[in-house]
Amino acid sequence: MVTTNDYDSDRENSWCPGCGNFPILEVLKESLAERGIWPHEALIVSGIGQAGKLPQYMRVNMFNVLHGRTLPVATGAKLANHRLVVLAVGGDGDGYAEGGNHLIHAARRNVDLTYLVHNNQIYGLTKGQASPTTDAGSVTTTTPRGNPTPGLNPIALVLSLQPNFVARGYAGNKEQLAQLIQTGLEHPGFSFIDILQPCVTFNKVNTYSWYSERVYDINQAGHDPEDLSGAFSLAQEWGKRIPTGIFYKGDRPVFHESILGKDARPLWELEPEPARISAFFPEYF
Ligand SMILES: Cc1ncc(C[n+]2csc(CCOP(=O)(O)OP(=O)(O)O)c2C)c(N)n1
Ligand SMILES: [Mg+2]
Repeated sequence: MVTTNDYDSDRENSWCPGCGNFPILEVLKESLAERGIWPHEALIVSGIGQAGKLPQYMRVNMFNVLHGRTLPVATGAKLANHRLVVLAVGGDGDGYAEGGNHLIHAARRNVDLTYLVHNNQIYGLTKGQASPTTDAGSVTTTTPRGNPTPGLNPIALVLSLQPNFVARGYAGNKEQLAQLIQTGLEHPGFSFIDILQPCVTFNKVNTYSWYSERVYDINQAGHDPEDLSGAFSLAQEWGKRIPTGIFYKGDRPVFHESILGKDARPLWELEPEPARISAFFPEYF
């Protein structure tokens, strides 16, 4: 039986003591084990940043890609071998700035993978520049007079693209986060989980106590994940109260099945058929 220990790595960790990335790493390992997924059956594609280091601290297949490029690489991996459990992991800068374009299209295509965004509302690795989710008014190294623009709303953005799973977790609520990650892993299609993740060094505004005073569970409060318009209106809340939980769950066809067909074998299992392409590249035949 697979256990959390199967995912343990003894690589030295360079996150700050108290970083909100630690509980996410712990919950992810537990969730994969809980779903009975072995390390060799999973691939984690990660971006650049403190969040992007996550799979380095696990024993699992990993691909650490260019900044913002997790989703195209993860999409390619899923198309080449759809039997693989594919995850993508990165920060709010990685996913919403450098990789924002890819987020739109992976969600729209409903690529069958689970995408965790460690949203600390700051560029952590590069020491505190404003990110797309930095709140208006926040003072950062690049916004010394306060951020003049409102933050991006990742939940509303992704809901508008209607992938099969849209959720928000919080690093300070491991029980709920485990539920979200496990549901995301189980549910076919693009499972998007924005995770509020305190950065204890470079974000002195959105701290553990700031989030803890505001978060509440929308599903406990009665929100039905099949209610898309209810999800849109909850997604507008940010401030005194911050909604967490499953906003939306849908059942659109997933990308690799739309392209390859429902019962297709993974590409890597197919025999090469050079005769079928020889007419296009005669110089090679
Ligand atoms: C193309 C490119 N642009 C900029 C950088 C510099 N850079 C490295 S990490 C980072 C920001 C990371 O922020 P985020 O994705 O929020 O991750 P965090 O460190 O906060 O977890 C930037 C701008 C880079 N490595 N590559
Ligand atoms: Mg960040």
